[in-house]
Amino acid sequence: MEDKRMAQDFKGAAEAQIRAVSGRPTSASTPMEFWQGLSATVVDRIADNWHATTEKFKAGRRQHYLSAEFLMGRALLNNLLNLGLVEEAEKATNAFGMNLTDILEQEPDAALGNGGLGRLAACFLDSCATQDLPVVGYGILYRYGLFKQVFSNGYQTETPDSWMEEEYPFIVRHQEETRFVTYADLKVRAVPYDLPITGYGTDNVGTLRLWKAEPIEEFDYAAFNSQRFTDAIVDRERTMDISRVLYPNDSTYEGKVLRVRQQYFFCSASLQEIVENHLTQHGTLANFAEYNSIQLNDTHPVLAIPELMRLLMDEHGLGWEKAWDIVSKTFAYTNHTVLAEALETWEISIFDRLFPRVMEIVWEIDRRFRMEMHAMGLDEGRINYMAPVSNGLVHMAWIACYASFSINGVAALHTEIIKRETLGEWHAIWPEKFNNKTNGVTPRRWLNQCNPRLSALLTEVTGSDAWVTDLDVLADYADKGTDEIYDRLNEIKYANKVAFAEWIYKRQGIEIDPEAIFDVQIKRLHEYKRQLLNIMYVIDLYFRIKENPKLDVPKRVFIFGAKAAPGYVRAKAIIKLINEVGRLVNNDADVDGRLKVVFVENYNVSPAEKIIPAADVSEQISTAGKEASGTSNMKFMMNGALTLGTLDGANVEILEAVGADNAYIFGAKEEELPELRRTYDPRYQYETVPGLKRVLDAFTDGTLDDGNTGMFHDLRWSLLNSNGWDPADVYYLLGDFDAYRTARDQMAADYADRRHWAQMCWQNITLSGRFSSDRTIRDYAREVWKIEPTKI
Ligand code: OAK
Repeated sequence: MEDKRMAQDFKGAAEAQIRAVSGRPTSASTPMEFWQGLSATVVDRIADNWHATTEKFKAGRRQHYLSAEFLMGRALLNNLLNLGLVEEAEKATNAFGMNLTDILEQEPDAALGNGGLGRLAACFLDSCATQDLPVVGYGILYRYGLFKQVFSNGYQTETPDSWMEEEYPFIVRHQEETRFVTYADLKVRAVPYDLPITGYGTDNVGTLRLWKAEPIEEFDYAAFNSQRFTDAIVDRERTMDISRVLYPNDSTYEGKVLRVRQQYFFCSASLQEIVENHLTQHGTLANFAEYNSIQLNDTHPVLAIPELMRLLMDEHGLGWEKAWDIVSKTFAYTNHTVLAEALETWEISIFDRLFPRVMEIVWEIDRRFRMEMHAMGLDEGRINYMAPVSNGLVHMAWIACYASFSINGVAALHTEIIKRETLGEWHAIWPEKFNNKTNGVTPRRWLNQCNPRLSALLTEVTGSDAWVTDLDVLADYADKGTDEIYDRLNEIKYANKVAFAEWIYKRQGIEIDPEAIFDVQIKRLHEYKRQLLNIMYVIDLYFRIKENPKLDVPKRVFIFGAKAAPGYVRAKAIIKLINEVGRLVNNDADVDGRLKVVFVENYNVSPAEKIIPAADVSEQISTAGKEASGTSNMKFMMNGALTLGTLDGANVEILEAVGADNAYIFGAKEEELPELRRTYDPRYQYETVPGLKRVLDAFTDGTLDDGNTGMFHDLRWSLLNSNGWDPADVYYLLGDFDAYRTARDQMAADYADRRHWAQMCWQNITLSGRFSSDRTIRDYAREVWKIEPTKI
């Protein structure tokens, strides 16, 4: 890397940028202006390489990652680390009497995603850049990212996340590459904004291209002049609406017209560009699939399939057969959930209203599909179930399965489940399309950046920082742990816990003891993830202490971070419940500080970077078969926290990697659940499992206060009673409660042997290589995308 040029007069360049931003000398500039100036300096430093990378990628085969979500988090420190500029930035800011850490805290998170799916896309871009792979990400430039969560009296409330309002230097508008997206009732401009994606130790700079919707004309003057002032405004706003806000639903589907407009918007703009780039480069579309592949991040971008058909046929004159041949060699589809409520289906009438030509193409796909299946001898019922259009609905996942050459799940167990159940009909016909790509996370952000203390130890032990780009090297040290290393690990964890304690005290005024076990569950709030089971354990432990205040219990801090979809009433009730348990437990004299419940408000990428390095226990307790993969489980593992989990998603593979001695696994297995469910009676559990009754009764007997909303009553009811369609306790909390309690108690007891605990942590850290997104991306590149590293 040309470190010299990167670093040359960094201070002078930064000063110029800061002054340009603030219009004042650096001595009078604010920390925010320092952040902006430093960020602009980084963009200045990479501009030439960025352009060169873009140009270089044009010649060869390329991969396009289409995703409605990219949960990027902060950019400045990540870029400084990748470019080897941290020291320069520190020197420069110190010279101006500022502290780099404080400046970094100014940066808002780019939260253009809900959770796992969006964060995975961000880790993938990091790994693609670091491995010099010719990949571009395409998405939407949401003006408002995922809502900000504010607790008021323990209830979640939502406020808008206007993350770009203060100027965001890491994004560059490319007006000259504007496209037009046409709906039946509206034509809009799609203006691309590019984010640079730097890699670690490479000159290559990749791109995330986000589209923003803008009115065709700044203003409809005709309407304005003819006194239809409000009409002119309304049309303008209708256009701006398209990229205004990220829908806050995670793994649930809402059939909102604006949402499908968003999906078509970024699919159409991206495809126009991809097709045109190909034509410019190769002069023919005949070899399109040889040079391009497109990964569909779940079904949100599936409209790209009929849209590419439309472009090839209507704009470029290909016949159906030729176009379909190209399409069916271009797309690959990743499924991210088995939850039925997430399967996207759109009413035909919506497609008819927004893009009748696309609907016409969908009908033709449907007609041909049905013919093909008839010819294969499938019965009418099955054909109708699998058809792209049935019962007045367009089935996005079915279109994806039919048109894609590759269909993958995101962990071994998940892939087996989609082959057997979710997409079983498709697997029966095209088994060769199916493959597994177990998720991964980037060790740059999730180890090197967020945990500098542990990173220094790893570099010291292994003799170099090669692990940052090749995490597998750590495996050679799995059996080379020594007492010295274990003691160092414990010191590092302690220091990280002190830092977290200071951070959370400053942020929320809660005092916690770094000597306690930090037990963490951070992820979206969802019933299947079972945050409710977690807090039920805390209530049970509280009652055990109340019963016997002298009980010898290890000191614990129970840490939660979770946002609930604004319309997900029961998830919001669980948030309120956890906050109420906190109020009860944190202030109880009998508890005497031995238990603390901390709910980190507004959980996001940058809080995760503070929480994960400080964690001792990683809660991965979803009902077996429901969590497609999970990715926080991998981040915790890398940072030396031990998994307390069910055999679900990637937990299965984590267990395989570290062995049963180095993880705590409990609960019903996915293959056992159908049989268990046949005779399952949650009321019997309630009556017979010691302690369970008083836990559930505490929801409603006045111990915990839901402000007379009845929401705690509903939670208790959902565990004990069927509601007519769902059985009682759908997610098997009461069934797994006792096993969970036993495993968690055992874990807390084992923590006392600090050396042995550290030894288990060391196994987790050193054997986490297969959960690096570098491994995942290598597998996609080799087996699905067929692309090669391409260096500038
Ligand atoms: C979001 C919207 C629709 C469908 C799925 C999701 C989603 O975020 N799924 C999550 O994807 C992650 C990345 O693959 C997995 O680790 C999570 O288990 C899964 O819930």
